[in-house]
Amino acid sequence: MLLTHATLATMTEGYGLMRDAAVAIEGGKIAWVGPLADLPSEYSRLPEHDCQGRLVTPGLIDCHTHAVHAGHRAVEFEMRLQGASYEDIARAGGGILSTVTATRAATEDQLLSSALPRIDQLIASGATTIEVKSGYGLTVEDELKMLRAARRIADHRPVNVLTTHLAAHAIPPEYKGQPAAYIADVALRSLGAAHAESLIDAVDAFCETIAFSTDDLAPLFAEGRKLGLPIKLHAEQLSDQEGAAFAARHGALSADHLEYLSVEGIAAMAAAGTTAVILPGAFYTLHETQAPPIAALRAAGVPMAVATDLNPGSSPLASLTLAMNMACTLFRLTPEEALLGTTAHAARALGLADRGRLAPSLRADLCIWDADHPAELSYRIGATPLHARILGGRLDA
Ligand code: DI6
Ligand code: FE
Repeated sequence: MLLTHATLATMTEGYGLMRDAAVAIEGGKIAWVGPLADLPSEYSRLPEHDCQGRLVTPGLIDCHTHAVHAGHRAVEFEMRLQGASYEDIARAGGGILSTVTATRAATEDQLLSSALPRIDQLIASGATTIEVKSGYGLTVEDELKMLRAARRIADHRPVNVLTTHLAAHAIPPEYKGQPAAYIADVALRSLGAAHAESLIDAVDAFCETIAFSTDDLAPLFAEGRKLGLPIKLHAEQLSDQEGAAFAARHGALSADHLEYLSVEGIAAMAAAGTTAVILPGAFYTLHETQAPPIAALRAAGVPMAVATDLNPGSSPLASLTLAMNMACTLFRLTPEEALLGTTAHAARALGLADRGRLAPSLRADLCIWDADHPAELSYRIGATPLHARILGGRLDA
């Protein structure tokens, strides 16, 4: 396929804006990118798709979701509006654990079919790659069930899916007060089993007073690294637990949330090349008032990704473009940083070097937008100006 008359945001250096440009696609990959006037004649034989000036970007990447889960938590939304905090609800046995009860009761097929409408919403906002975490099973079998359901999404929808092991998400009632035993019996065993079944691409955990300490998580991350899995961490979301520095010491791909990140945490992330995943949907939903230290992350050169954190408790947000809008308005990311956050930097947060920019040899995952400037994607509130997606070189209009 040959895209012509496109306004490209290649995301190779900032926006990498190019007007009246062309993209040649062959064998599911980008073969050539440049001004239409310079198109090598060998590509002019490809079937042409005239973009009529529309904006073309890399396909968007949602690098942090909990899209597979059962039930919803609208009642907790009501409780928070009456004054209860997220931690109060979690300590009273609600929160993540209420989704655990529903997820344990669901079959793998039910988990898959309830996830698909959420995946459709992410796709409608431009997603071509979506990361999905486990973490609502909290038994070996229920974690594996979630991961199998997540892996099957790509058989039913035109999207790339990466899966992350998150058994260390909460301590289930049967292990109350025994985090070390839970990590040994459930987190480590499900990690080994999921890896043996090729069900996971990374290992993640929730480091927080209501979840796990860095000491609890050390054996899990040591084992993850032994298996060759990249590390990610929900860090400093509600308080500073020095999780980001701990993740950085394990060479983490990303540390996510980061509202309470310290200067030491920023320095550790910068030194380790760990990406900061910014999740404005959770900040917004929880009425958080402390924003992540965006200016300091920027000054330290830490790449920032932006994701939905799509989950039933703290972020029932199923639009990447709305996440970008929120990152700009709530955290003052520039629209350029927000788009880097859902393209090049999101790819980095997942350890993927083959996507996230428009350049030769990368995967041909692209979005064509009814827009003429990339800032429009962040500027509109809740709009999805998506015109068409191209996934692995195939047009999905
Ligand atoms: N932080 C989050 O924002 C999600 N998980 C986490 O560790 C929330 C999960 C939930 O409330 O269901
Ligand atoms: Fe999360």
